[in-house]
Amino acid sequence: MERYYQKEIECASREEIKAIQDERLVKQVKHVWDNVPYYRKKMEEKGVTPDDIRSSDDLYKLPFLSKADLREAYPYGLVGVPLKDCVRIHSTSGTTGKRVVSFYTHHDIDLWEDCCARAIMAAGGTDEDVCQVSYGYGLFTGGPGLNGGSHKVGCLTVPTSSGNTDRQIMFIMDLHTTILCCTPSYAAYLGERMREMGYGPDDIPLKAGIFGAEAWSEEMRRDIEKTMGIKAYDIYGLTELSGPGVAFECSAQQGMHINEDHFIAEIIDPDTGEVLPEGQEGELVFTSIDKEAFPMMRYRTRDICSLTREKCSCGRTHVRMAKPKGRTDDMLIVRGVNVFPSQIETVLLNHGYAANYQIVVDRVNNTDTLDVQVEMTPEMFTDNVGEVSERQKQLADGLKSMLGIKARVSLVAPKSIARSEGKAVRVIDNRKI
Ligand code: DLL
Repeated sequence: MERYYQKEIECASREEIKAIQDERLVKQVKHVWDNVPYYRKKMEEKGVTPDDIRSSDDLYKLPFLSKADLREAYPYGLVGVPLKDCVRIHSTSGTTGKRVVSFYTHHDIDLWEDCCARAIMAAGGTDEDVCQVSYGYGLFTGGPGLNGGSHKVGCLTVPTSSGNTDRQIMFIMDLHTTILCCTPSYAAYLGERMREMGYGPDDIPLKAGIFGAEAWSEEMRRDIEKTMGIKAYDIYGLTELSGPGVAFECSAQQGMHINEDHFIAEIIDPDTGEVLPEGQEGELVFTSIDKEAFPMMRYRTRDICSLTREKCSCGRTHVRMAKPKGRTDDMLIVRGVNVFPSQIETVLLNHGYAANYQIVVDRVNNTDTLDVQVEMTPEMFTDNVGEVSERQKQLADGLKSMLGIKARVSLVAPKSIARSEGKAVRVIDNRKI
């Protein structure tokens, strides 16, 4: 049975959704014009005033916001309310440049937690569930967001945060945790550790996982589901817009429903900024329509995916986004060819490897090199050189046919690549150094 947290809005007709978006967008634009001088200046430069925005059909007239704008306006330049009305900040985990800091009023946190509650109920959560939140707590939005959603649903919330893997497993087993929230790479690690401890899928009380914050492949989903005996749901979000819960998967698992009463999504051509028709792949752009502290107008996420409004069997009517393939800034250009880490992951998992790998790109004698280091699973581990080199060759052939370019494959011993407790670092690009 499909469960909803706010059925009326999650299953509203397209006309109702459009009416909500039209009304809220007009209000949000006025709010920004009146209270965010940084964005008002951008609008003035483009010759747009709030009078030009009469409905969501006028969205295309507004200027984009980018990460560069957020850096320029750091820390307070995009805040839309007096600081006395802000009750919290969160910040991105970005390693380069200034971090993004986003602000929240009570209202903003309330709506954000509603979004997370929708995601938990879409994964089958109820007040009978024990929900372990193993995303990081702190500046990262993952822990606090899912924690708030779990409270709203009424789950018994276990705020373990990330890390301390054996203790995580102890709580899962002792408290009979039924829903696990963490990054997919950490879920894979938890699964691996549980298997080592002798727990099979039937011993593990979990029934669902809510995994996001990084790109992960369908193959990885199947792997995690098998190891833990659960159904694994994807969840998407970003700090700039609130955090997790901007979009979430339902039982159909055919893309993630974007909470359209809070965000309007567009797909644009990342090179020209032109809005692309439904179904076409491009860069995802979001406009918040009911945020107070940190309204985002046409924010360019750099995430690459497509949208569909086709009817979904779960009954929800909100537009769905495909699993993001990666980010425009994650995309590697190797010898002129576009390579996404997710394509490499797909090949590895299809060849029976787990998602323990690292991609190293370098430039030697003016030519790009692509090295893929992959762990052998304990079952396939051998020191028979012939066998290892045969496996390496098979994998290199698989990568060549997926990517169109040659990669050097090195098979390494099980457990030799560092595990991640949050977002996994898959790529080392030495060319940038
Ligand atoms: O990762 C928020 C979040 C927490 C989402 C927990 C889901 C679960 P940031 O740290 O600001 O926020 O990173 C946002 O992470 O633009 C995407 O590139 C990536 N991302 C987030 N969710 C997914 C997903 C959180 N399900 C950036 N699939 C985004 C692929 C994702 N990429």
